[in-house]
Amino acid sequence: MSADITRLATLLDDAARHATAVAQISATETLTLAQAYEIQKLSIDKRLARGERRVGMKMGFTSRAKMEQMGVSDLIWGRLTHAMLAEDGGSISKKRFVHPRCEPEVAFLLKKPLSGIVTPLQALNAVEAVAPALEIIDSRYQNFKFSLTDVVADNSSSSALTIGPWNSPHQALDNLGMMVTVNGRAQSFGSTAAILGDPLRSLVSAARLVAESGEVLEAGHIVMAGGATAAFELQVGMFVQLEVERLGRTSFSVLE
Ligand code: OOG
Ligand code: MG
Repeated sequence: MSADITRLATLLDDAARHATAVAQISATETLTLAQAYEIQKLSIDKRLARGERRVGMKMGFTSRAKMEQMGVSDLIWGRLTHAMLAEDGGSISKKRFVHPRCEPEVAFLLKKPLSGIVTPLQALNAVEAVAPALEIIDSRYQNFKFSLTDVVADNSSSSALTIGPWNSPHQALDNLGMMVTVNGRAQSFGSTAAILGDPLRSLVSAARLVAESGEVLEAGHIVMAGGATAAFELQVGMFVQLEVERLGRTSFSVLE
């Protein structure tokens, strides 16, 4: 059966809007990767039509820990809109999500456009600042299970993020300690080295991947480099904090 791209984009947009899980598309349809990205684009276009603004992109499966946790080993990306930005130190309502999880990342803020095949130095020259970031991922698929094309169509599980203080990117970023605490207790430890050996490599890959879809990373855009550790489930009452060595902290609380 040939996939109905428009219907699938509506299905995933509705699932995200109403926080209701749907069956994996791959259970009934065979999508190509290009079709999956087309569904992602159409579903995000629906958000933009409702007034959301594009603020950047996120990378996925840039660390072995994430690949192993989800059983997907290709780099993927998703589109970020302003409605996904949660206040640093603020609270999020669990009701907005199906089964949210959280993971420690770093975010880049661009000062110049970036697209195509670039060197790490060219990528760095496009960066205004770097910050600690927490990503809240939420698969719209039942049981948080998906294939590569399923997750790509579902905007790579993007749902929310917090960003801490912006720092100069002109420092070694390839082995900064990361610690996540939940209600003051250690939840996970990691290093930015887990992100492709250096999060800057994630930015290099981001530039290549958006170009494959005919897009550009714009000045002012945020790029999330990808989770450095496996993600953990969010529960009501959690106060989640990430501290990244030399970059600072970001946090949020989970309300009902
Ligand atoms: C897919 C998104 C992966 C990351 O940082 O690796 C991702 C998922 O795990 O649901 O955001
Ligand atoms: Mg992530």
